Amino acid sequence: MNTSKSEYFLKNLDLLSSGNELKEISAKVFNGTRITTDDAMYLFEHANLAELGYLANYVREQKNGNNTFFNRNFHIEPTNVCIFTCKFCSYSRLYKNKEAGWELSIDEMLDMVKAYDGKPVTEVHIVGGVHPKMDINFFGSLLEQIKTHRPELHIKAFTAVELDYMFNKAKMSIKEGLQFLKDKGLDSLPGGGAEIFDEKVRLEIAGDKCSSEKWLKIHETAHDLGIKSNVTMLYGHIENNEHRVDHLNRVRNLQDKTGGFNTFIPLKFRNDNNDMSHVSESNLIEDLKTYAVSRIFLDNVNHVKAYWPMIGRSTAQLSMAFGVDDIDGTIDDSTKIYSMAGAEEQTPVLNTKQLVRLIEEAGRVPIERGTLYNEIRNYSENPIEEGEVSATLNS
Ligand code: V47
Ligand code: SF4
Repeated sequence: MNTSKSEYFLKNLDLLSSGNELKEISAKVFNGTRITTDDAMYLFEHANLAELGYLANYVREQKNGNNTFFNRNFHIEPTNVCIFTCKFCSYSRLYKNKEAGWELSIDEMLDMVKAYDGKPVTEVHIVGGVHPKMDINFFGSLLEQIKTHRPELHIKAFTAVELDYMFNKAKMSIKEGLQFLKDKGLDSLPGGGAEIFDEKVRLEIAGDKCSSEKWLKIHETAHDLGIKSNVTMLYGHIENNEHRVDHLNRVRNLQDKTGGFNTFIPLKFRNDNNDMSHVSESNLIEDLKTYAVSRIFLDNVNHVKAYWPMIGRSTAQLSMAFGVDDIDGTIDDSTKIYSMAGAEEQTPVLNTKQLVRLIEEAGRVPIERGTLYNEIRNYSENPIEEGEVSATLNS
């Protein structure tokens, strides 16, 4: 901890915080003491935005200084056919109506990987619907062929929901299934499928897919096998602040046990083209509060990520003052899951130069990272040269 800074803030709590409870919570934050679930509830319900931003930014800067990370990745979505019926999903086509969906073959997916030959991407992110014919052997073979073609490309693949289905179908335990995929080339897990862990809300919005307990067990087992992962929270629908705090608490408890989560990703619910279109979306204040409380509460998770294609460039820039230190990657326009749900960015493409500028405009230092937060390039120290072709992905 930066002692002089924290001592200064502790001596000057009166300047920062209105109300005794907020002063006590602020003192904990500046002391590096963990806040409780009641504190988190208080922050959601009573702290004003400026105070929350101040506290979240303090934690962010203790952990990550002035850095904002991004990585150069691309997405593959093997299918949008899904046997599940999550009400918030704008993307899946029911298995029984599968003429409306797409299914990629291994060769088609390999061609997508090959399209990035010679381009400086470091990660492929593979997630999709749960298709009964795409089993563990199909995906094992896909991983193996990607690794054969480009061994250094990090493969971040499969939500716990997809894994749960694959393992059950193959009659494998979680450990056996994960070890099998790891041996084929799986490097880490993305954070999708977590939604909201509260069982009642989950039943209401995603009743037929893997339980919260199973989601957490799969990530715990992955961590035990040395496979790092991310964790998301779908917020801004029918859940309330208690459900958000409960979700954060389950994340923090598992992280205490394993330390395997790289980053926490709050995902704002979007209401276009799904069975929850009648539910209104959260406003900007709620979005920033959610980032800030997450940052303050999750003292054991190093990074909080804003997924910019979903929230838009301006909110992504603002979020960097509310605890966020990662704004995902430069991606191509094949990511359909959000554009179909009404994401801000109808064409979610930013090349590296634009992403770097977006971070610099917010007063932060752009750092290109690998999936596991190894620093690849500091763009303040090593700016993009005029005419530098290899630095950009899409231009
Ligand atoms: O689990 C689906 C969400 C997730 C909607 O780990 C929706 O680096 C909002 O998890 N409104 C999948 N969200 C995507 C995901 C992700 C994204 C970026 C980076 C990483 C990472 C993971 O998308 C699903 C669900 O929670 N989702 N529909 C919707 N209408
Ligand atoms: Fe299927 Fe995932 Fe959509 Fe749920 S969110 S219906 S599991 S694709």
